Amino acid sequence: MEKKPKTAEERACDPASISSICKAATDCVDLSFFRVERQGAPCPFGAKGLCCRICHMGPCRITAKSPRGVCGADADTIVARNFLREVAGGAAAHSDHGRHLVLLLKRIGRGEGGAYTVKDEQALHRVARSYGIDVQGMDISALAAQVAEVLLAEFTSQEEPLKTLRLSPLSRQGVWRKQDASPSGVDRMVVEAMHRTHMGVDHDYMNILLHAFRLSLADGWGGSRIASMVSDILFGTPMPVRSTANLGILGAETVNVLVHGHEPALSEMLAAAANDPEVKEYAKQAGASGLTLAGICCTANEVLMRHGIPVAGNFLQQELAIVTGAVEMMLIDVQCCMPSLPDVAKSYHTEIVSTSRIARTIGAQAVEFQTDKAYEIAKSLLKRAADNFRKRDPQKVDIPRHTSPLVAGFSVEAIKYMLGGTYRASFRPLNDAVIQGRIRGVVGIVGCNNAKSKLDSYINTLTIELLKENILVLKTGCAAIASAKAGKLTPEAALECAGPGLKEVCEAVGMPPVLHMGSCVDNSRLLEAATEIVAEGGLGEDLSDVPVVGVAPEWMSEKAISIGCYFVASGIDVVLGHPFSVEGSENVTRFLHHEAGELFGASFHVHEDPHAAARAILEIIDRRREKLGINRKAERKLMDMKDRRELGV
Ligand code: NFS
Ligand code: SF4
Repeated sequence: MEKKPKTAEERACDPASISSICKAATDCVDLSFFRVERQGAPCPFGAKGLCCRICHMGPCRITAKSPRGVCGADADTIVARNFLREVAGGAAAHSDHGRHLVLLLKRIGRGEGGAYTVKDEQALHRVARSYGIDVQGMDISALAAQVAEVLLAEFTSQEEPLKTLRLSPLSRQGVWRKQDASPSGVDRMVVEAMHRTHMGVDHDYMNILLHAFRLSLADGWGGSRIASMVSDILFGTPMPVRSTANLGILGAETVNVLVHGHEPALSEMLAAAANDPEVKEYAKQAGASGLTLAGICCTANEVLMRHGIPVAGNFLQQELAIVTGAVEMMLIDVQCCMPSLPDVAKSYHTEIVSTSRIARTIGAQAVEFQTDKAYEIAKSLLKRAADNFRKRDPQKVDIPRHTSPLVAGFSVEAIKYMLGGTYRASFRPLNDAVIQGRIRGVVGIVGCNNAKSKLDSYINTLTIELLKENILVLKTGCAAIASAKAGKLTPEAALECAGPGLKEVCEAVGMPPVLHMGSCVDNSRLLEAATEIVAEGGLGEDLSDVPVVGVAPEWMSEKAISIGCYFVASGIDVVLGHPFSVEGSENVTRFLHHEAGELFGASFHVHEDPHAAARAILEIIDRRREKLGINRKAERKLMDMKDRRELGV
């Protein structure tokens, strides 16, 4: 019997998405929401990691009747190899993004950066000092060039462990040395992963999985960390900024341009060009009242964090944005851009433009982005979008009128200033609040949407459960956008949803109970924040001591797997909303879920129900509090003036 198709309400929870899914059905536009149903139940071999396509004696599938592939590889080897290849894919994506930014910094250092400059000299100095570069008397270009050289060497380091690892707590570095998990450059780590998983090389599942953790560290404490640091140097360190989220930010009368993907270089130029009087005038000439620039996915997060540019939506809303009929142009670069976009756009007037040499999509116009002409290219793209405004068909336009206000921009520096003020910027007030039990712990909720589950539902349910329990929630990626749409990124949200202790702290500081820390490469900022907590004192010596947990509720990408691994290898437990494709091997599953804990002090946990996840997270947090000796059931008293002064307000 055919399964009944899901209703729009069963596919998404925010009203804007529900209304656009309905419109797509009326407009006969195919969406990921519909394709996932046509896919039917996933192949059980693939889902459990039991299909091996690594050599051409196969593909081999493991069953009770054929427990080994043609070469003799068993379930453990096959599942572990597949897993390592996924981590390699994720780490490569993050790190290549980081590399492109470092290469841009290098060009600026050489005077070939075109309109790009070092926007945040303090950030450049901060980074230079953290790598032991003597900044005395150096001019900015020379320093940019030198920092770029040091960072590029991090990617290619052959034998030396990454220098960036030194940004982690000392005791964590000791754990990595002891477990032989300190990575060298990510380039080598990824190549080695491909080599190890070639037919007939590494067959010991534990050895393979250990390399998965090692490689992921070259992402989290290498490629991704470098991407965040260099983005701050080039485009400015994020500071709290107000904005708006959801499809309703599209203007009925404006030329609407969406940036989608991950690399912030071109979108930064678009942000500047959108304010160019010449462009504004051009949009008016085309009959529009102005120009709206907004974002999807992590490019959205990058330009939101630094410019307050509104967010149109997260991963599963990329097609929905086009379905509004009101988007003149969508610019895509790398990662998470669906190949279906040009097909969706065919039903409307939207032009899809791909801007990265390494990421072409059939049906999208390729406009190569060159650094030295970036501003001119940005301007001409916006004008082209304005020309396209004339082709908008009012009959096909239906913009769901839903938006939510938000505050984003919480870099670690921003959190320090917010807590301690300019003169005493520090994490002390946060540590004290955790020690006193006002804040029970800190949870990072990160990652994607997944067409297999209801858009944003798990993320939002879990977030509310944790806020009630006085958990400060840090967010990145599409999970952060989910909270934005749900109105949880405002200081007022603390009054509605936070438990009494968290509410007091948020009110005293004036901060939202959910802090948006950026894009997915900015998960490295979560590690940085956890490291600050350790350094501030009173909450243990290592990341595996602090009451911090990571969660990837609706994850779908290989990047999320790499992130999960580097969190665990850093000593932070990770809860997944659905399992990795490893269940075909009991040994691999046990290693990731239990034995990793013996190596790193943290492991993976799977909870498909958000309420069960919340309970499990609180248990982990309370166990850590217990070990720290701070799990006294503090008598609840309201905060008096003395407490407020201690909080620095
Ligand atoms: Ni992260 Fe950001 Fe979103 Fe998932 Fe994709 S956009 S890098 S991978 S889907 S959170
Ligand atoms: Fe089959 Fe072994 Fe080849 Fe994999 S490597 S496809 S298990 S023969």
